[in-house]
Amino acid sequence: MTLLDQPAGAPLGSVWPPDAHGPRRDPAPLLPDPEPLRVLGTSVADKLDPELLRELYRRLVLGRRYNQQATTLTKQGRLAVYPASTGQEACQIAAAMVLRDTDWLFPSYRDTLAVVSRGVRPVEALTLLRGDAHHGWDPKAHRVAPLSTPLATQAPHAVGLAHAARLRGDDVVALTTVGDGGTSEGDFHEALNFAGVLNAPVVFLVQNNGYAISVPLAKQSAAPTLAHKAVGYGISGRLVDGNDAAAMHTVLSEAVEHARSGRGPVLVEAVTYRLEAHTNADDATRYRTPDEVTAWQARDPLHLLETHLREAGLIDDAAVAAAAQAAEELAAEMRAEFHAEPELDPLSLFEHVYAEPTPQLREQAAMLAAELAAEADAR
Ligand SMILES: Cc1ncc(C[n+]2csc(CCOP(=O)(O)OP(=O)(O)O)c2C)c(N)n1
Repeated sequence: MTLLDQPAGAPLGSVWPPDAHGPRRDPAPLLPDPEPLRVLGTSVADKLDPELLRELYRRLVLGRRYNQQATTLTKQGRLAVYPASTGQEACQIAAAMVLRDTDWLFPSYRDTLAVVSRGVRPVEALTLLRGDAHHGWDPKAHRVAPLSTPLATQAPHAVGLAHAARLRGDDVVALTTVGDGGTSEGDFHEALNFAGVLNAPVVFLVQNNGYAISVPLAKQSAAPTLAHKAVGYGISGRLVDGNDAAAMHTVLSEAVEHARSGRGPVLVEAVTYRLEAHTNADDATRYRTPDEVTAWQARDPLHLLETHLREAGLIDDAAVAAAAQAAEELAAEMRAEFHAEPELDPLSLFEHVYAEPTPQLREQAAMLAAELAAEADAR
């Protein structure tokens, strides 16, 4: 009989596990919910604060209009690229709402709505995607890290900051957002590993929108769910309906509270769908069927919440019109700010690349400075 043929649980002798290899943990409490948790349409929704649900609705309406306006700005050449979070607004809004001012958000390129929901002006949140500057807001003032374009690199940053804050005795939770594709990256695994070992106050929000550009999840991962990835690192996993704003708020609030109270990190997988293409540079009809998109449109987060609020008598036509009016005001503000020509210093592109600029960067900056000076002289 080879070792592999041994029945599971065969005794390995009294030396197993040796002390240095312990402690061993029962994985059961870490296992995610068997099905994505839903609140809307269940009795739990009736117990939630109606004002919270109305606030979620107002923010979802703003978020949808924000996505539409940013997409339009790409067509007008005012934004170079926009990865829309249309259909994922419940994830974005809830992620921002559950954090305190003293907490930190570590977003990816798709998460500018969460950034705006945290109080950053749209024109600043979208600076990188405009294509003419590295970054647009003061990370420390808003406690929002810059957008990460390299997948999952924001995750170890979040763990590092959360761990450092705990060492200093600061009350800080870091929440980082990652796509389903990003969960295959080494950075994601390293972040989970360190978060588990250090018991860092971090929440990992995985927005599983089904695709990494054109790669469907089935070709990306063989995990039972992405939330199960938590368990191997000694972290709690949660599985939630990412289009149910009430469920998102409930689960993320619990996760943040879990991390804040020192009970350890949490990985939340939100099952959602990107209703638009990956970005304005992508044609999603090449890899998704119209039927699939139609099925998800029926589970639009905005539609689900509005239906619930109307059926429960918590909003009326006037409240819906007021939310729409506020969204139009946001869109008008975005148009005004983006149609104004930005004042840019091309040399700023060389700043903040490294703490100490390399000789090559210095040389390139000097070349550009000389070109700009020659241009100014010629005028
Ligand atoms: C390290 C790295 N590898 C590859 C890419 C190219 N890339 C950009 S977006 C993307 C797909 C990401 O999908 P997912 O993580 O599911 O996030 P989503 O775009 O759906 O929000 C890839 C592979 C990248 N940005 N970074």
